[in-house]
Amino acid sequence: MQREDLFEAMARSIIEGEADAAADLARQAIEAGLDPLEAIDHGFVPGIDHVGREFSLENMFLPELVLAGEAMKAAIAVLEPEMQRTGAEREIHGTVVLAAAHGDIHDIGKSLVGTMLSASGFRVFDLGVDVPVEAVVEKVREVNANLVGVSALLTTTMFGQREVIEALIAAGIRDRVKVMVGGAPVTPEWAAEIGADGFGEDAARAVSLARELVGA
Ligand code: B1M
Repeated sequence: MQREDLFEAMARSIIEGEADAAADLARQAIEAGLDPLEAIDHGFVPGIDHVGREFSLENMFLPELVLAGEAMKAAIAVLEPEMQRTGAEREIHGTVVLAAAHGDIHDIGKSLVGTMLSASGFRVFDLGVDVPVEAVVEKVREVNANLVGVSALLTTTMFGQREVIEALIAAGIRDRVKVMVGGAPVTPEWAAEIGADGFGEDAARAVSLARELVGA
């Protein structure tokens, strides 16, 4: 299959919520020697973005959103080991505590950021989704992290990013860690407003920002 046809089929598998097809196409991408992140960005993400747009226009509904999310995860599960393998580096640049903000259960983008960070030489403690602020602070202390990443996909849960920063200040450890925020509704202006150290627009840029923040 030609590259463009493969990308189109990938997007379609997400739009149709076909997890098996999405996983199959991810395997084909690896066999064809495609960069896994390129397959995600040019193949699968356009599909999930289409679903997101149709959902907001009420042309698609929650069950379709769920199926699209599952298909996306199936594709990424196939590509993940390849990302780890191709990005594997020996030197450890830093320790990251990663979480989706309190109230937010979107984990696809956040997990992708975690995979890329770990493939790029960071120790990553991914606390998952809907993470209470206290759990982030506790983990930062426990693993002596030098970077915290908080993802938010909802305009309502973006406030959880600010709460994490406030909790780090209250715990007296804000100066020991850099804070990076990201997620579809997040902007550089928001990051500046809440006192974050940076905003990662996508997984690749999150990695370069993380390196910059820890001086790697
Ligand atoms: Co939801 N959802 N969703 N959803 N969902 C959005 C976010 C939405 C924009 C759809 C829409 O209406 N167009 C909308 C939010 C509206 C708003 O707040 N403005 C929305 C809504 C409304 C909801 C519910 C409220 C729906 C409902 O129940 N009625 C509900 C909320 C649940 C909750 O969190 N409490 C909900 C539920 C779900 C599902 C569970 C069904 C599913 C998630 C499945 C899962 O994650 N396991 C889902 C999905 C799939 C989406 C869309 C379609 C896709 C999200 C995604 O995975 N994108 C999304 C619309 C959209 O974004 N197009 C939507 C692919 C992913 C690779 O990109 O997550 O942006 P993204 O991550 C990128 C960057 O943002 C960045 O790097 C990543 C990789 O490039 N990044 C970071 C992300 N985190 C980062 C952290 C960093 C740095 C970079 O540093 C720490």
